Amino acid sequence: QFAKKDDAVQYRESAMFLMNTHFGRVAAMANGRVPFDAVAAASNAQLVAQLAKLPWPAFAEGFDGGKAKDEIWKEQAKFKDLGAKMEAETAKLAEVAAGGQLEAIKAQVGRVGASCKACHDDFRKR
Ligand code: ASC
Repeated sequence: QFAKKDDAVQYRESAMFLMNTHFGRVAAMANGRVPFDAVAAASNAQLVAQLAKLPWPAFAEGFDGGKAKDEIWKEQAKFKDLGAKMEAETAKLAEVAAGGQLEAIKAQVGRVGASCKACHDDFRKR
C-alpha cells in the first residue's frame, strides 16, 4: 500500500488532519462555539468515524517517523487497544449524532476527545 516510509507517515498524518478538521466541527457545536446544526453534526461525525478506520496500516512495523514514538512498535498490544477504543468511540459519535440530540453529542464528543488524547499521551512525540 505504501511505496516508501514517508508515504505511510504522510498518509496517517493526513488521515488525522482530516479527523481533527471534522471532529473540530462537531466539537465546536458541542462547546457552543458555533450554533448547533444537527445535519452538519451528523455528517461530520460520520466522516470522523470513517476516517478513524484509515491510519492503522500506516503504523505497520518499519514505518517509524513523524511524531510516532518507538513505543508504538514496542507496545503493540497497548497501541492497538487504544486505537480500537478511539475507533469505537468515533463510531458511537456517528450513531449519537445521527440521533440529533445535542446533550448526547456533547457527552460523546468528550469521550472521543479523551480517546484521542489517551493514545497521543503515550505514543506521540511532543
Ligand atoms: C482534536 C485533536 C485531538 C483531540 C484532543 C482532544 O481535535 O486533534 O488530538 O481533539 O485534543 O483532547
